Amino acid sequence: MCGIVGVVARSEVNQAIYDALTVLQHRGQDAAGIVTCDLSGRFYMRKDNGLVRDVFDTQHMLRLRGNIGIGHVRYPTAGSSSSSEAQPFYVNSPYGISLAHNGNLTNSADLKKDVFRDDMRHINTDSDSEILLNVFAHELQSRGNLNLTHDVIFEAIKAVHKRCQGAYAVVSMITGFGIVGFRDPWGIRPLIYGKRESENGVEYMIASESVALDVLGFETICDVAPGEAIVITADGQLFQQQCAEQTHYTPCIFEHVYFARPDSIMDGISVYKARLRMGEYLAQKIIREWKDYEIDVVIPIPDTSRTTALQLANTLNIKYREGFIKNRYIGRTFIMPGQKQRKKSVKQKLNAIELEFKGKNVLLVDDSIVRGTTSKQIIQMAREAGAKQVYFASAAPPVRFPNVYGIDMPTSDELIGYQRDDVQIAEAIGADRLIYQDIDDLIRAASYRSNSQIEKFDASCFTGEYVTGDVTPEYLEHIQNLRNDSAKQMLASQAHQVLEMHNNR
Ligand code: PIN
Repeated sequence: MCGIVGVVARSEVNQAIYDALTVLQHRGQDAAGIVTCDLSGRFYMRKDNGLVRDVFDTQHMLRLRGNIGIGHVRYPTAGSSSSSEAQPFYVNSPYGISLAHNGNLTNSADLKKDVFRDDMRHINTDSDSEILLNVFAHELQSRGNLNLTHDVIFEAIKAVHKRCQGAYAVVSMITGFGIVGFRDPWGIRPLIYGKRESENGVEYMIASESVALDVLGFETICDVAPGEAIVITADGQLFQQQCAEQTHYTPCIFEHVYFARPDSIMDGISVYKARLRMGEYLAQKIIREWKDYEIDVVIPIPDTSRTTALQLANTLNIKYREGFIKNRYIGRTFIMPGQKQRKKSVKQKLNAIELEFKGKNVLLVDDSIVRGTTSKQIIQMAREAGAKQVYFASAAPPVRFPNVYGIDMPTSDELIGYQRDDVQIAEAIGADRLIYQDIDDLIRAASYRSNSQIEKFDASCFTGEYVTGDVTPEYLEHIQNLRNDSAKQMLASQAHQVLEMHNNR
């Protein structure tokens, strides 16, 4: 998962993009980057691994000159940890285009071949964002001339939709011309735009989440519709066009479960309200199915599940207590020569307040159970803190299938929900009782009285139904191998680092 932003301002844009990236930091903490361009037609780029506050210092910010720009924060995915894969990416021909992307292309292997064989373009990383950029660049090159117009850009994006499959929300900057935002024809990954008045005229922002607009004083205009493209020129003219022949409105439900900030409105749905309703429906399920329940206290596993847990407790009329305290300042893990990398225990992140657990039947609430590894450790912590019975509630149904649309999920066999029923999962994580949200209730929680244009949600990691229809068992096997291979590569490179440290002693 990643966060993207693009701004056309009436004065220096660097601070606005930096601030927006810090607001979107929850969408990716692995790498960050900004590209800007000034009136002379030069572009300036800074990107590296790390949090936004660590990647940019005053010198970098001073160099990011100009009134238009785009930015990106990247979520760590296996194999994408090198700084050369930090975004935005750039190609100099045609026009000088940079691009940042949230999502995952499901036909990237074929595209990579086509881009080389047919378009004679070289791809230098394993990132599908670089492929997407080169497809876009090629389509612009084959129609453009020295007088670039928004119509030519829309035509190029139409061709991109025909060639690219999967999930993509994109911001791109065409040096000296303006910025572009577009969303795949399924609208899987979010994208929204807005405007604000400045002393010198109207300014525009395109971003992954409305909270970035909100915090920076932009008023929302609209979500970018599936397949739609927005072009904003450097002098502040906005154009929009539907660029896909066929569209479906099928946004990713996992944004509501976990990824998005609760103060975002996504495709017309308040993430906060969706999470409140998840709590309400989960409580109703407990009333229905656990007739004899004796719960003394409801305790959220911070942070995401707080909203759900609060409403769950209210509906059950049971006390809500903050029994776990999260350390907000986790440091780096230094691997010293001769030491093995030791896995950070959950206790370094989360600590229990004993008096909330001692002698009580506690219901722990989390947003989801993915691998089950932290759930297991947290349940153990609750027992060590003296809980009598430890029950566990998940605001989402069991995660049973890999995500192919840009959420970094483990492969099937690493998912605790894979080929296990609820009783087996409860046993595996050590819970006395476990309850999952039903899929229908999750969907009802997100779509209740909201956007009627939404046909359905992509809920593939719960149902195994992939909305784009092109995800075959062979593709799933292919990504499973890729993820395993890149995980192996990552281990190999860590081992190499330790070896180097030894040799340098
Ligand atoms: C954590 C959100 N949430 C917690 C992410 C853990 C699954 N995990 C998904 C639960 S926070 S596990 O609120 O953003 O801090 O099932 O893989 O162990």
